[in-house]
Amino acid sequence: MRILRFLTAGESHGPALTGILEGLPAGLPLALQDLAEQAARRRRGHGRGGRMKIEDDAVDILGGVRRGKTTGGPLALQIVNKDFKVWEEVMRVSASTAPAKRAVRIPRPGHADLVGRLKYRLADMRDALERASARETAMRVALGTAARRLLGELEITVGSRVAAIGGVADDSPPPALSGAALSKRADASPVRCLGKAAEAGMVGAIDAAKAAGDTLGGVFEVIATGLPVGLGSYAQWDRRLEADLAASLMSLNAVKGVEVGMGFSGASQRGSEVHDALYWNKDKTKVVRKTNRSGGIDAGVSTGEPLIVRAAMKPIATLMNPLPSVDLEAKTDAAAHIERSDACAVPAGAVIAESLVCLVLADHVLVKYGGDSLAELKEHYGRP
Ligand code: EPS
Repeated sequence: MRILRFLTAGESHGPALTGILEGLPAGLPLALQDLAEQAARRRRGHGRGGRMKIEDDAVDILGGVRRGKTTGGPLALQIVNKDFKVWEEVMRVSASTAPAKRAVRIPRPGHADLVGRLKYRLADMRDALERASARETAMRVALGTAARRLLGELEITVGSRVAAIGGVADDSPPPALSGAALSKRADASPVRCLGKAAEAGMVGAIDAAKAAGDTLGGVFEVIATGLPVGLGSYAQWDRRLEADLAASLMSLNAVKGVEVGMGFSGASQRGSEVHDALYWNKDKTKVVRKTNRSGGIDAGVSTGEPLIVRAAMKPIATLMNPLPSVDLEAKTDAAAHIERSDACAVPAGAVIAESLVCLVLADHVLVKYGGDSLAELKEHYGRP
């Protein structure tokens, strides 16, 4: 991210999540309602755990907005963790000689517990899990909402759908919908899946995994429409649009793979089946493609076709029927630590991924067109 930059802070059961987004132009309308809408989308989805019933993820704007519009100063946001009330003693900021309650001694395979302990020399692995928790994504969705708002001013919309959960895949091709229309349809499904048969299969698979004390991952697809040609560049490795998208999506908790357009499936096909042939439009004023196998990016540059990116999310690492692990204090074999979690968070992951894509695209829009105010950006963009 070059012009837009952000940081988040806060623990899952600490007092609050905090975020700062810097680089937004002045004059961008941003309402609490926009933030609340996106926060609510992230909390939903079949397979979510009990925490989502506790939190309302109400976002407070602490800086950067005045009378409904951004000022050009950094946007400062806060989400108070309602659950903190219950965790106040465990998560206290001040020192204490009493042993911490709910200390974590038995790492969950695949979670941050063990690597966090080894890296930061933590006595209590709760310090690792609290920060590594996907709770942090509530703030990234909030920050992404400002980026989404900016893109919306340029008629660029970003949506998503779930393509697979566990072994159940929705094989329908990427729908020819705007990003906004896609998300509206997906939001109507408890697993954010468009195909009805696949939806039922996914719900059943989540219920079965949950009943077995297990968890499920899956694949989601993010689509952005209304993009201009020319975001990103092949001129230098770190200016390629898909490089930024991949880095951002890989930064999302539990994501283990990212693909653009045909992605991995293109690797087993011939070039003639992978590249998008070029044609003239009717009056020969424009070059058009009849396919979009590239997913809207050629050589790191947006083609103007819909952007299509997919990410693979592994199953959540907290298993109610835990895997073998080790008690680091007793030095015995032991079943992994258990605490409240989600059986499946793929539908939420899709919403979070949308937000991350919004942040990357808004950054690239600002790099290409620039503007310290929304009015100036729109002049540069050519659509005032
Ligand atoms: C999450 C909040 C967490 C989990 C989940 C995501 O709440 P709690 O740990 O209090 O139940 O539901 O976090 C994880 C899956 C994880 O591994 O940390 C949220 O707000 O999205």
